[in-house]
Amino acid sequence: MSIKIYGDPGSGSLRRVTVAAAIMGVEIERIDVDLFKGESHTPEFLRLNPHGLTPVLQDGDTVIWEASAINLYLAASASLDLNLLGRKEAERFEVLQWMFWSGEQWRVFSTFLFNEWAGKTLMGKPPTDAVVELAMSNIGNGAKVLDAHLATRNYIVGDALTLADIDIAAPFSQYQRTGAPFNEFPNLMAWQQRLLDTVPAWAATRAEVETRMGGVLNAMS
Ligand SMILES: N[C@@H](CCC(=O)N[C@@H](CS)C(=O)NCC(=O)O)C(=O)O
Repeated sequence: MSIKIYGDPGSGSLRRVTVAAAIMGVEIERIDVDLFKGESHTPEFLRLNPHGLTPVLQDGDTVIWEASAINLYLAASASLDLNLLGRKEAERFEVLQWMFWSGEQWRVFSTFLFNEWAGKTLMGKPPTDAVVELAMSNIGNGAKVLDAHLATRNYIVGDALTLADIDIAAPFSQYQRTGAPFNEFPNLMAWQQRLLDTVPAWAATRAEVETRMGGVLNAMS
């Protein structure tokens, strides 16, 4: 039975899963959920994830939501040990540290910015300045720490790509739309470019996000 992954190809959260699956060689069956049509809020989908959020993994009776948890599940089922969890025991905890940080202190603020952008662009709703300010200030604080961290290293943990890079890089999927101030942080920008240049699946999934978002925006104009 194949592992099903539900999500919208325009989603940076789905991208974290599709890139990890591609790198680990885990076969997945993609099931499109059109977020712009509210398909993650149907009664059927809410039975999978009552939060109405994607991606969701379904593997037989197992249902997992939260992209980071899905990636840990995929890593456990990957036949090859590709070290996406870190190479040494200590690194494994560092990878988890950055993944948890990314969820609580980093990506969430990019989601705020994306929602403000989407509200304005897709529904003509003016952005809420206080939300944008809060998000920009927290992203700036996080980016400053990441930029210093990346001054002397090529990856977030150790000397190779891990799930920490994938989790932290996700906001780059939409930053040119949301206005997140990553351009001000040269080491962060260089790291993101390094991922695009050296991880073919990262570049391929960026192209997928761009095609999908371009289609949504074209359909509206
Ligand atoms: N923390 C969640 C975030 C999931 C999330 O925000 N998903 C967005 C797409 S990127 C979504 O499904 N939004 C649908 C909605 O808000 O209705 C994860 O890492 O999986």
